[in-house]
Amino acid sequence: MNVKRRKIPLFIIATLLFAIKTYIIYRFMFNLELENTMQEFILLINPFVSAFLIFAMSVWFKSQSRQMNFLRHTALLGTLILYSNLVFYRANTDFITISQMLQVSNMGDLGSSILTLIKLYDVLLFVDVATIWYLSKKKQDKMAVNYHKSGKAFALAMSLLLLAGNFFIAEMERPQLFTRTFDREYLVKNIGVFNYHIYDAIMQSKVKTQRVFADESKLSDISEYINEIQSKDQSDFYGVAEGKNLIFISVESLQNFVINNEVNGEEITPFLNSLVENEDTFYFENFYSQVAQGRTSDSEFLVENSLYPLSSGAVFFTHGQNEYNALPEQLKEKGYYNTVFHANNRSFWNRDQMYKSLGYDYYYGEEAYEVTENNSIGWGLKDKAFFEQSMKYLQSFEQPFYSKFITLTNHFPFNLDEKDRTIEPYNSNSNTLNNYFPTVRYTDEALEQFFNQLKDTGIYEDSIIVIMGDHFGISENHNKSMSQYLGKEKITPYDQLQLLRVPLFIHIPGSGNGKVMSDVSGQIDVKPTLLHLLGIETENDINFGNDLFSDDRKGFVAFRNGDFVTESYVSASSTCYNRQTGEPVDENNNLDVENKVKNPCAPIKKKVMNELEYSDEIIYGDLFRFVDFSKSN
Ligand code: GP9
Ligand code: MN
Repeated sequence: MNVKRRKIPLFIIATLLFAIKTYIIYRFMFNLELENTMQEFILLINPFVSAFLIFAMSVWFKSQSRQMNFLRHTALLGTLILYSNLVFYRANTDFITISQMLQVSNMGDLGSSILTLIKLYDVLLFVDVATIWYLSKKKQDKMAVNYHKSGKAFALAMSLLLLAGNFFIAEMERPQLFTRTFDREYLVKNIGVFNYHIYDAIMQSKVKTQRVFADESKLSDISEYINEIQSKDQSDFYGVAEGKNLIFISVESLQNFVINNEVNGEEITPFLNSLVENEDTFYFENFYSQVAQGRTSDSEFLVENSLYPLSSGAVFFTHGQNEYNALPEQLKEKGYYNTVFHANNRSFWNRDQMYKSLGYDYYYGEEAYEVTENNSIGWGLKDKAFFEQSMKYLQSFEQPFYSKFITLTNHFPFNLDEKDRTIEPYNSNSNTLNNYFPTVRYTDEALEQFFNQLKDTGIYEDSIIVIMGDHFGISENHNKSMSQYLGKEKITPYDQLQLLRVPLFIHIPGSGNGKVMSDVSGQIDVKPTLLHLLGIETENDINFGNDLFSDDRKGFVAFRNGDFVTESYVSASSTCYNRQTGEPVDENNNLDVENKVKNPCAPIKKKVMNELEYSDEIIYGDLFRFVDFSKSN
């Protein structure tokens, strides 16, 4: 390289100054949760990587003055971007998205409070810009560089290498960081604010393009199909809970195999088991979770909309700005006040934005709770404290209300304090499975306590209470231990699919005719079922579910990967199983010998794929913006 010794190029100085400042902002001004030294390390390197990447571009300018011009303006622009994020963060504990920037109304919200968000010492954040500005003007000769092609190429190669290194470590620390995209905080922590903005811009433009090219005429096909699959008859339970509050509890990682089961000779879920027997409870024992990568958020999406989540990424994240005709929106029209309770970051799964789109009035996130070292573990507030602290809010609501509670304690890796443990772990090679049982029991106790509090405050009688597992907690990685626990030789794809069952309880105080419901059903069915119980018509809604109390149902539960379950068959990993026996239908000619049906899964598979495609078209095209649901509801 043709650089004289005494020169320290300005782009290097700018990189260092800007990176140090960025790091200080990340570390001390944003409230980023750092769980281990690896995360500390990533947070330290990514400001340097990004700064080098941007400032090193200056070497491509031939003229010295242009080079200097680029450096000072880039420093200023970069600082303004950082600073706007900081101000926005102070108000929302979240990072700006491109779509928010385009939404003037959002910024208006910020406008009124902006003065309280700006601090005097913020001036210090511009000191490096001033320094770079000064040097670029006064010391231009000394600080500009004039590299040969090879020098330029080296700077570029270096930038890309650093970036690749950063992404690689980030992906190692958070597998599927880019495909699952669960949280802006994770992205910023791992790749920095600037790369996050670029990522967000690419994602947004993809979403926007699909939206622009959406074909409105598809809606008529879709509506026709919906008419075909919707239950035509009115069930005996239509309107039995009219005007009641709806309390919905989404239980983290609660699978169905623990219900009425034991570990080390002890009942795992005594409270939920008592609900199965309870005369006011409908317990759905063949109810499937249909989530994909978006996990809890996908289960929420299914429940609120009766649409399918996307096959990759989290729809909460990618399509949080779409038009929906969600459960809360429909309840709002009947005078319900809608809230969510979940003691986690507001930005996780993009909930803060998505809940607005779904029609929630308020989201009680982490900051609504008093979280101490004593009352938290793993992901945060323990379930017992969570329900207890939520009661005061619940009691303050005007009725009727819809409140959704999302628990946390029973989350992978199932940590629990010794003092909260009332049953012993299982004994297998998988600590995950072993520890699952005591945390499930803890949550079972938390649910019982919540029921008692609802009774004590009198809310119970005026409400229906729904308890649903969100998705599996024990992944296939633990199949060996799982087969040991279940007493099976091995877990086949058929068993794997059966393990997607999560419990669903619908508890209607005073109804007296509860029972165990055995037909196959899924999260897609929850919305029409609940609306009908509350006496709300869904005839003009566009959803892919069925009322689980109706006899007229489409007869299959579809999974995102095209697998499905019907009363007679299970299609898993491209194999068609007889659902009763769990055996593949004859492998050679794919003939269900018993029922004399040839290739029985094929026609259902076609319907499943068609339905998934319709649902995707609605989401990608944001097609509900063309439908006036208010007229029809
Ligand atoms: C996060 C909690 C857990 O807020 O809902 O999410 P999960 O990892 O289960 O999707
Ligand atoms: Mn979950």
